[in-house]
Amino acid sequence: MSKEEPLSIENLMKKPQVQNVISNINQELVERRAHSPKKCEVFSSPYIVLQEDPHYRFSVDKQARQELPSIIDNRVQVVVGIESPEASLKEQYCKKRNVGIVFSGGPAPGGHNVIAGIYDAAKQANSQSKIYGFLLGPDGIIENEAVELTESLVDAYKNLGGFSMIKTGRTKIDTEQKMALSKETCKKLQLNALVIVGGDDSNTNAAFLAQDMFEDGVQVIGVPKTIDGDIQVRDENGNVLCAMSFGFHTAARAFANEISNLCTDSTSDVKYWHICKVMGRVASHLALEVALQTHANITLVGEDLADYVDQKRIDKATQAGTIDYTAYGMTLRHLSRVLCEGIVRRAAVGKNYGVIVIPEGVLEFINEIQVFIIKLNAIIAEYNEVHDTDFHSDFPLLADKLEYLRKLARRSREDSSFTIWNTRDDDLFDDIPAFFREGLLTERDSHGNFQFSQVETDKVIMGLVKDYLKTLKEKGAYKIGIERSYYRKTLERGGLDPDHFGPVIFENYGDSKFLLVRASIMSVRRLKQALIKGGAIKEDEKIPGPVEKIFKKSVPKFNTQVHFYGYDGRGSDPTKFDCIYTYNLGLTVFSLIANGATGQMAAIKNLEKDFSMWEPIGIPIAPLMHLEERKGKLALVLEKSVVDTSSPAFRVAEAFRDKWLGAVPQDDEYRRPGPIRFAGKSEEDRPITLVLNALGKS
Ligand code: FBP
Repeated sequence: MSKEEPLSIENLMKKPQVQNVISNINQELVERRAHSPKKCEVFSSPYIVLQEDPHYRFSVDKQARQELPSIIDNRVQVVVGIESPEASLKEQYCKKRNVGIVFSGGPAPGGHNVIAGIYDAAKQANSQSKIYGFLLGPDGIIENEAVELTESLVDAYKNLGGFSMIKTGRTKIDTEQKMALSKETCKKLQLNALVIVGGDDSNTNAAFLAQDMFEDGVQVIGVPKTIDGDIQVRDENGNVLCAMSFGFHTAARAFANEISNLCTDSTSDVKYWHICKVMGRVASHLALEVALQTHANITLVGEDLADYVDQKRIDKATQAGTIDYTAYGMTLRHLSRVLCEGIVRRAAVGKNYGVIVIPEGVLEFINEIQVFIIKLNAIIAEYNEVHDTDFHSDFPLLADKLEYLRKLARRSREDSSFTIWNTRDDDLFDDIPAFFREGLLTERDSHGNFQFSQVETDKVIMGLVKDYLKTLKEKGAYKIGIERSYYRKTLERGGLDPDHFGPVIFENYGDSKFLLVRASIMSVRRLKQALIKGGAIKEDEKIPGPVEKIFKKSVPKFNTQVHFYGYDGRGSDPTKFDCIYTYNLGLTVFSLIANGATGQMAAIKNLEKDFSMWEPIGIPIAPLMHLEERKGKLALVLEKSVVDTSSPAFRVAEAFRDKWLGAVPQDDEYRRPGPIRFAGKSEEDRPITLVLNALGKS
């Protein structure tokens, strides 16, 4: 057969099939865009009204009442459909409106559907209404950079991930000047309403904008967005109003799929511990959900570590008649011990591999680190406030920053009223590895938050783990268990009697399935000594090959592969849950706007239940605010919801902790959530955390 000549690139490019397979409009994209998310029953009504629900109560902060007087008495509003409202209501509902939308903070899958929901509802009420998208986040409002959204633009991004349509940014509208410019923009565009799609800080910002724009008649509505899942709203009696921010489900599913693949890889080539850091700036919701979805061997939950009490230390202190305050909360050292214990236990049953999930924000829950973060936040914020330039431009190098801290420490020696950074802080800080010190001194975000994603949390923790495993190995406490049948086969193949050597080499030769080399046998030299002492060989004899082979197999190497799951999940195309959730959030936003609400956050109640029970509502933002330290000062903010360690979801994960560690001779019980699917029904249809929390209610 004659050899076929390859086509020239010009001719290859002309082939329609080539154009077809490399087209960016692929089948998956076409199907996603064509999908119309289901609407909650109430939105099938031609008109929507709001009904105040007086059952929900909030304990209002005094400061919030003072700073947000116009919106502090807002109540929970339930979205209700009606067929034929009074003429005045109809007119109000259908009037021509200009609405501006902005994405604020990190991307979260589903944002484009919020826009689609608002767009569809607004145009249905009045086709003359205009919807503007502010570009690049709140900067777009300040600088009046906006695009008028069209049907084709909205459709092009429907059901797609990211915030690519109008982009996002982290600027906060937090000065009089920025506020004045924002008001100016609203005036120029004749906006009736401004929609802020953001996290806790952005919804906080939404409340202040609602207050400031109240007199101008510009309504401000927030939308709970963040993959971190830390916007969860309950009233003072614990009634859940918003169980989860949008984007969480998709990100968790994306991470879980990847991590589940690593579980499979890990049990296949049996040589790596995969260390997976997952996003979540503070709260560990994502890590917990990943644990429930994958059954990874070890998952840290920051909130759980913060609750840790070292009973041994307390007992010791009690005996000595003292109090040991360091017994409360986990230290980095102790955390590394906990991880090592799991690693050593798995190794003992022959599994010197596995998967560890570490939440990005875990260090926030480690006492000693949290103290540094708070102190450094305050120092940097104060410096920036006092100086014309900023801390990071004035001290670009780590050495300069450390010198500045040293200067503060010296000052504390001379002035006892100066307590923010003393010599003890300086000494303790010096003990931390340089890369981590640099991490702790990184630039804060515009809200003054510490940027955990910039710090190699896993490196800090795994560095300590590696050190301690080395110590354990030297002590003979970290060993790989040898399967009895393998041991017997290896020795018999070499013409040796396993029962002659077994009791000498192993500490558990009795009836264990996995045999552990005695702790005192840490080297080939020690092995020989033990064999001679135990009468297995004579002094002038060499160690038999198969025996040496078995010994070498028992000596562990701790090999790790480090992965970071964050930005990839934020950019994922949304799950069906997030597509429907966000589209209905958009419809809810418009219902709130059309009924004159302001200072409210759109939400869907009963997310954990069947779709038929989803209930669109408006949650008042101002009564949720409380005082918290920001940029070194107390400020009114929306509270972040961290993992509740008494919640059913956490308790279930805790109950399975040992099982998922898998320190038993049987196979690991990993779970395969699979990739994000857009069709079909499965357990992964909604966050498992939500389902368990709902099931756990008596
Ligand atoms: P939001 O709270 O704004 O939604 O962002 C959350 C997050 O995705 C965190 O999980 C992560 O720590 C952070 O953003 C990363 O921020 P950046 O995009 O600035 O690197």
